Amino acid sequence: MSQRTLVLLKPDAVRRGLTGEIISRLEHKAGWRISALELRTLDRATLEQHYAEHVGKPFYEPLVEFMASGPVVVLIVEGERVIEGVRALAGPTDPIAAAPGSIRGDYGVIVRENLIHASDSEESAEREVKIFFPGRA
Ligand code: IDP
Ligand code: MG
Repeated sequence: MSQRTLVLLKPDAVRRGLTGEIISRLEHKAGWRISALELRTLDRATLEQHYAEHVGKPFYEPLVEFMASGPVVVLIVEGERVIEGVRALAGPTDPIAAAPGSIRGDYGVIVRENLIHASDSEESAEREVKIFFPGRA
């Protein structure tokens, strides 16, 4: 089943020069393709929409601040089971718990600065694509 997903390479990934490495992992999965890719500094309004489900949680404010702290790379990736697939490549939220071989497991240490966001369902993907690329149907 072909899908699309919204991916953010977070400010830590950009600052540390890891975007090429991460994008290359996405590109190397057979049949997946990048249909949008942009370096962008996110404003608070966009982040509040994107992370609306986390409002009120203790990590919310520092998360929004971190995500606005420098440019991110925003991508749409399309292909077979790409939503589940990018989540699997990323690994679980806590990089220490993430298996070696996953992006978070290979490069992350602290939970907030876990390098990558990827939509967690078809509904999230459609909602998030609209936030970051309002022109896309
Ligand atoms: P996900 O990115 O794996 O889907 P979510 O639970 O949706 O994880 O949380 C969104 C983001 O908020 C995480 O990727 C991480 O950057 C940050 N975050 C989540 N839980 C914590 C926490 O307990 N402490 C600090 N930051 C957190
Ligand atoms: Mg999430």
